[in-house]
Amino acid sequence: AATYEQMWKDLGLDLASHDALLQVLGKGYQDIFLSQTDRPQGMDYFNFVMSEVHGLRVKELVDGKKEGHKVIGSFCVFVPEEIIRAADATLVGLCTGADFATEEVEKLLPRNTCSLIKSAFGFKLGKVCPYIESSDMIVGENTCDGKKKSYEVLDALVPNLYVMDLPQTKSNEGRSVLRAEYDKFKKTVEELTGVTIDADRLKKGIEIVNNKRKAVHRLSQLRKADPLPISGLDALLINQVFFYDDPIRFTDSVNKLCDELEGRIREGKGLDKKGAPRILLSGCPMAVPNWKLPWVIESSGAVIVGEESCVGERGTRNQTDASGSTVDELMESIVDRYFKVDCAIFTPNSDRLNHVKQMFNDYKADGVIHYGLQFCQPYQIESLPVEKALEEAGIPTLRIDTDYSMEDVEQIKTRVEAFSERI
Ligand code: BJ8
Repeated sequence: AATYEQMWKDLGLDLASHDALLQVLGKGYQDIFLSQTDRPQGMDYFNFVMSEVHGLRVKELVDGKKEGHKVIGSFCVFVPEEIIRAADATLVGLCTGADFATEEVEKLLPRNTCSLIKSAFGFKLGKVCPYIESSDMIVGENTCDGKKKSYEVLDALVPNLYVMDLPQTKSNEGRSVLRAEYDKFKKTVEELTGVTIDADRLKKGIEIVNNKRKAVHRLSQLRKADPLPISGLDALLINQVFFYDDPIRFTDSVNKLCDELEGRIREGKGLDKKGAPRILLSGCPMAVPNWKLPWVIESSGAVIVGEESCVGERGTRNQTDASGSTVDELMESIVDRYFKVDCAIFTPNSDRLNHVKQMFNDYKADGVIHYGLQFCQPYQIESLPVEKALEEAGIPTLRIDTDYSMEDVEQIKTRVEAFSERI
């Protein structure tokens, strides 16, 4: 840590609070991840990434900035990474999964705001997030009311907030809004970086991001196997690291891990949890270090086989067609790709339900656990019809509404255990 102290100071972090945060994070990682048995060797890379999450990776970004590479922070998978890559800039995810500086946050936002939004504010106000502090531009998106209204407040706290509008329906008009917004965004990225994004650059950006998505998709496919070759916690971690790591190195590391897992599957090896109920998680995204629910599920004897989530398949399953030869054609492909993301802010949103059913079958799941963050209207409201439709289709479903606190761990455990017995 001493190696990075000056860098953290220069970024304006509060060193004492930041130290305390790293300690809690390290301890949580030790207890939840390193204590698992039968972990594939390929997870060593991700252990390393996590041990350096505020160190080496941030140093790479800071060094890159000195060479003129901009850093762009975002809170949503609707921010098109292809465009950012095309301008030699780096996208980092800024959502966080832990409460911080809650008292300060609640002076700016109502108490009944979802934890995901509150924690992003907490990390900013508490000066503990090197990613937010390294960002040359932060992109907000008009998705749920909580996010879009809180960006009006965030604007006063960060130097360069850019807000992108998003459609709410999958109509032709909605698609036009997305295209217009992505064109505007491309122009803004060009202005920020001084790079003109031509077709070659855009193609290259698309390829880098496609490769990253292909690698995590390959990993997902391997989770169809029984016994499971990798725990749900480890798979989630990889989906979380997706948002921070260097994309090319990440892609290589995931592919290497997949080679190893394929070997495991060939030998019939895997987690020593034969007959454990296979759970599909669906709902709100889980940002680092939000590991509570998966940890409760997997430490109570069940296994997680997939995530219908933006930190998971909702965010990564679709590729962008790179075959176009003009900027216009490639921009159209980017819009096509993102327009398929079935976030609950869209209405109606039947594609998401179909996707949950499809994942349930593909991953040979025994039940679905729907994860809703308290005060998240889009996902909490959608969870009721989703539960009803799944149960009607004979898919056992459990709805868990929770937040980032640890107060309800025992209660969740009891409900998950009862659910595991039912399925
Ligand atoms: S595309 S899921 S990343 S908006 S949990 S802040 S919805 S109140 S995160 Fe999301 Fe983009 Fe959609 Fe995905 Fe609001 Fe709900 Fe909080 Fe949420």
